[in-house]
Amino acid sequence: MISNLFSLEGKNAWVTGACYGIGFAIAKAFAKAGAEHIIFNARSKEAIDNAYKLYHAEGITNVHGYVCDVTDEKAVKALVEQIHTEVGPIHILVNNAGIIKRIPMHEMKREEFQQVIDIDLVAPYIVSAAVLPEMMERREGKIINICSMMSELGRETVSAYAAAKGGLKMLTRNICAEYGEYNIQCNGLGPGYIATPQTAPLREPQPDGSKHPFDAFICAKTPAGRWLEADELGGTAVFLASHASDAVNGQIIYVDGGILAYIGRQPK
Ligand code: NAP
Ligand code: GCO
Repeated sequence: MISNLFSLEGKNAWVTGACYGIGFAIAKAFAKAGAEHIIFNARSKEAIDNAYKLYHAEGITNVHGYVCDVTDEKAVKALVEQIHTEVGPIHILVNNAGIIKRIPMHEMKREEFQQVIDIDLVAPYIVSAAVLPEMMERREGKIINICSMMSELGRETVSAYAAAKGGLKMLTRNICAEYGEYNIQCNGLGPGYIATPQTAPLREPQPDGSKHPFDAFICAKTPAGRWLEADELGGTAVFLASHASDAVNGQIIYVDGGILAYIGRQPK
């Protein structure tokens, strides 16, 4: 059966920052594709406890949440050891945890720029480097980096985020180049504009009830004419995590409702 190629049966998947939003949607899709164990982390116990409720409400019980900041290299290494002891091997890693700061570059403080780079680019290096040795030893592994429209495009106020996500695209290609011989596939999943807490400020209706101008802008810039839902990324994530993509390496798959193919709606 061709659908067997997409099965994640027997696989353990760690999705960083999968308490809600895109990470949660991807973890849910993995569970529905048969993953043995779902592992996730966030920065606070409160976030972990809330997420357990969301997973359990979906009927997902083979789930393990840990408090861990992905920028803390020591804590990440310790967590990898803890996962091995308490859950088992990590077959699939999704570098999802991320933040954005929307500040004009000339007003942004160096520390603010650095924080975005640390979480969105340095952390995927830290977590991947901690998981790669066991994948190399097993000669099998999948790493999925959550990229962005900003891996390709710029826009006002998101300089640090674009620099990080552009870098993440190249880190993806380099992991492919460096570890492909160990049967490790590292690909990027590049979401378009997705309705999650991260983008909520861009979708808030105006005081008069009209659409936020950015909301209208994104609907006009997307051939699909709408924001996408996080669950719409699940199929591509499962593809990239499964044997169906064993010959796909170093690619960024954009799930963007067509944004990158489109010059934008013509003025009427
Ligand atoms: P979100 O709703 O803000 O969720 C981000 C998650 O990352 C939260 O669970 C957060 O947990 C976690 N996180 C942030 N910093 C962390 C850290 N240092 N250590 C551990 N966990 C951390 O964001 P989202 O929209 O789902 O985005 C998820 C990923 O997709 C991000 O990389 C984002 O850049 C990317 N993306 C989003 C969109 C979009 O339109 N939404 C489009 C393209 C790409 P806590 O804060 O509770 O710790
Ligand atoms: C922004 C957005 C983004 C998106 C996403 C696009 O302010 O432009 O938050 O950058 O979240 O990454 O793919």
